[in-house]
Amino acid sequence: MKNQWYKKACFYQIYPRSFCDSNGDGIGDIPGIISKVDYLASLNIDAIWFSPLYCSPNADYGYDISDYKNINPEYGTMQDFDRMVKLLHARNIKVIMDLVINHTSDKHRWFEESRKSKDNPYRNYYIWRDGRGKNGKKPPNNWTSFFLGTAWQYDELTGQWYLHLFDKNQPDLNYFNPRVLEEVKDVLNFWLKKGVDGFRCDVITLLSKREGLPDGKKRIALTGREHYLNGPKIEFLLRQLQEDVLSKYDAFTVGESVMIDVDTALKYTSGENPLLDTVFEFEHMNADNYFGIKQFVRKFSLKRLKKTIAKWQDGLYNKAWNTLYWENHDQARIVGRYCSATEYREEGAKMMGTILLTLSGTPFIYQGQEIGQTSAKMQDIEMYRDVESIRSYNTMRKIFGKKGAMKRISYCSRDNARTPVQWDSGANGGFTAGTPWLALNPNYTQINVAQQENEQSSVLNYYRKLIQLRKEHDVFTFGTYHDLAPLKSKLWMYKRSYNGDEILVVNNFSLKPQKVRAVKDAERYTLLTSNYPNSAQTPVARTLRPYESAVYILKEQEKQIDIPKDDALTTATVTETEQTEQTV
Ligand code: TEU
Ligand code: CA
Repeated sequence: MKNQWYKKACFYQIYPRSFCDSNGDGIGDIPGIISKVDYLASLNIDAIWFSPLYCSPNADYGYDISDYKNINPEYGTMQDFDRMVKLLHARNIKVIMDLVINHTSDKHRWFEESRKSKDNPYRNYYIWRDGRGKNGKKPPNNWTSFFLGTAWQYDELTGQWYLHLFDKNQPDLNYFNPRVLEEVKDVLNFWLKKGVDGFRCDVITLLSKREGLPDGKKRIALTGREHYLNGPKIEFLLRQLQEDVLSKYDAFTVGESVMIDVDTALKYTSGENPLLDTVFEFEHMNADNYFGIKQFVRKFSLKRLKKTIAKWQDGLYNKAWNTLYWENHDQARIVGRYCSATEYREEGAKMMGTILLTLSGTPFIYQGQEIGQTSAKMQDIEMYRDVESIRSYNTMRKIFGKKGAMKRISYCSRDNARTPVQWDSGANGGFTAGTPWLALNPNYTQINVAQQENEQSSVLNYYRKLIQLRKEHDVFTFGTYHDLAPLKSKLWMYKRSYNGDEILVVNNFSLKPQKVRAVKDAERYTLLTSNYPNSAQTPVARTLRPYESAVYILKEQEKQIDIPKDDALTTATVTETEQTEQTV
């Protein structure tokens, strides 16, 4: 039986470029991370997912890999990496690498060979096709890229096109060619032999494309996706990786799965030997956009969010395992999206932390989220570094004009998550002694680790407290989920139950006070924690303050340890024991 340490674990994600710079070149690096190991350990986290540390020309900052088996010299050396792993393991913190195997960089040796000629031994490591139309000057099919525009790039040298579901500098690997999977197994073995504990698998459900690469149904975004989303051979490919490599190391895997639904997630993650331990779905991060397209910004809807969370909590319960996240390197900061970044900012940040850590699944905290960092919302496109942001700005400018495009990009850009971690109120927020590769959010003077470290009521210390409570009470992690007020548009109240233990979580998602009725048997519960001083000690009828978020727990004397109803023997045994005790 696979070790399931990840179920009780709390993960942290580091985007190395923006975490901490040790040598003043304005770029975060591994020695910088090493200098923060005590801080990381102080969060009481159990594992760290590192966004790519490998060699990359940075077209997509590491998600375009040019050498899978070497550390990007901007981040340090392999010795630095080995030292970091040793230090983290010594603190019982596991190391999870980012596995980007749907595509490589166009500067990867394999692609440089592949493009040389049609009969090069590496030609079929990638997906090359003749163009259509006069002289083959039109793309081989109508598929469009995640970064907008055609998903094909014409290459003069051999007069063919190659597929790239992301940027043109990220050619898709060809999994019709069995040699590609063998190369990937070799990469996995390399890092597992070095002691890493698992992988976050980048866009893992896109690997298998349909034979013939047929045209897709014309869509507003991602035309052609029906021919590669959860494609024909994906389960076969993942099974091979599991059987030939991952299972031999008991390695943890979380699959980033764009546009996945509950039924498909169960296909990948349920049963005795799942293809993946868990997945990242995107649905709950679309409560402030149309059609799941982040640039089509709309007003946040709590009801949409609650509906999605309930679907995933119930859908995977006792069948598979959820991940829980609000932020990562692709998502703008949650404070300023699902709660205000200007009013009651700290209460909102603590409320979002409470929800993240009181749901069923494995929580992932993204660097800076634990101090309530907010989106920088830069207003000058020249300040942006993210290929997705720059390309979507240029597309949207044609539709909404400069102002309209900038309004949308500044709200949803991935660069909002990638501004450096704000360590203190000194120069560049203590991130670098040089010029940061991406400007800090100017509010680092008010929001930073140093200022919150010793402030008992800070967001940082609230996250620490929530992580500790989650470790102490299994009901947080393993309990059932029941929404107590699904129709309320400003109130999120839910109950979790497990082995006779119960918690109630009450959140006012409004900037205005909200009256709330008493919970049934309110006296049976007592306040465990709240983001306000003097919250009601029991969940009686009361008025919740703006973004007030409280966790109540069943009082000790009220806990009934569930005796399995259908196990007469156990009941009998318990009764016997009780009788024996009574007679003794
Ligand atoms: O992201 C895949 C992905 O779907 C997101 O980039 C998506 O396009 C959007 O940003 C989320 O709403 C993964 C990596 O996380 C991302 O950083 C890479 O750019 C991408 O794959 C290509 O490797
Ligand atoms: Ca550096």
